[in-house]
Amino acid sequence: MDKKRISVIGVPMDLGQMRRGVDMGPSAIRYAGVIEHLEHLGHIIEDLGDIQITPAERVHTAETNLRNLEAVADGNTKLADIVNNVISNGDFPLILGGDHSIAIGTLAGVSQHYKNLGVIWYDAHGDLNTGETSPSGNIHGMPLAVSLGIGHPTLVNIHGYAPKVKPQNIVIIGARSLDDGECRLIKEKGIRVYTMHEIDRLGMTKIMEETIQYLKEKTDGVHLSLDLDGLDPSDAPGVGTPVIGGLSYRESHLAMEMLEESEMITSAEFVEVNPILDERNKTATVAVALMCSLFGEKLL
Ligand code: HAR
Ligand code: MN
Ligand code: MN
Ligand code: MN
Repeated sequence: MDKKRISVIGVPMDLGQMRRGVDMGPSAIRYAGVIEHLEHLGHIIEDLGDIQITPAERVHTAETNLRNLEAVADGNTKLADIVNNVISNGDFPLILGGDHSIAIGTLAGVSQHYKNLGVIWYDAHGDLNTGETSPSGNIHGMPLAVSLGIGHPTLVNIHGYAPKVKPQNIVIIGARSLDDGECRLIKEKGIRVYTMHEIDRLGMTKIMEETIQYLKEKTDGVHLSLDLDGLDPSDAPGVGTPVIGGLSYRESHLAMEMLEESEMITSAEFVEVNPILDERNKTATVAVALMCSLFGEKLL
């Protein structure tokens, strides 16, 4: 395994949804020992600390159904700048959330470095809503659509270009809660989705083999966006929108190990950890264990 220089960026964002506590996700993941564990694997870690997010009390709402639009855009613009700098320095960006709206900023910072960025979206949800199709107005249900250039211009145009990702370079894994508008977009754009049905039928080994093969042919870098609610709530209870029937701890480890072997991942984020809803920091601990597999931990 090659030793990496990893820059850790915390994003205490909770404005992309309505449950308080997910802003404490980065602290919970640090408390679970992310820095120590990755150092123990031999990597060089630089913890860049947390990005400053406007406190919820001071957010005033613009005239749109996208909740906290301006503050979410502002936080994501800051994140995009930092991620861009990390990659320019030749380092690997590891982003700790925070709600999944932060993928907008991550991808804005990452994708300008690649001609054909691949994205693996490990999630119970598609996060493919727009202001028009969203049942909630919560921006954490929109980041993948935004990155495809579909959605509110304030979000779509962060860092002055769109789209950030092409539909044929995306693989969604673990989907089991999709809204009607999201299903339409998936079909219209031909996005590859492995729902729980395919994972049950084929098994995670086959799913990851296909995913790696599919992306390897056409991408020059791959971002992993891992929403902890992709896992089953019994393994990851500390999330704001749990959906029963998810990926197991073991399946998720296998997925991370196969991605590590593929050597294709060039950036990663772990999002939606909410310690207020958690059981003894279980979900942050799972997140760190999965990161260890992604960064090369082996038993023997
Ligand atoms: N699809 C729903 C919405 O857009 C729920 C989105 C939920 N949450 C996330 N994203 N955690 O993966 O409101
Ligand atoms: Mn260890
Ligand atoms: Mn998500
Ligand atoms: Mn989700």
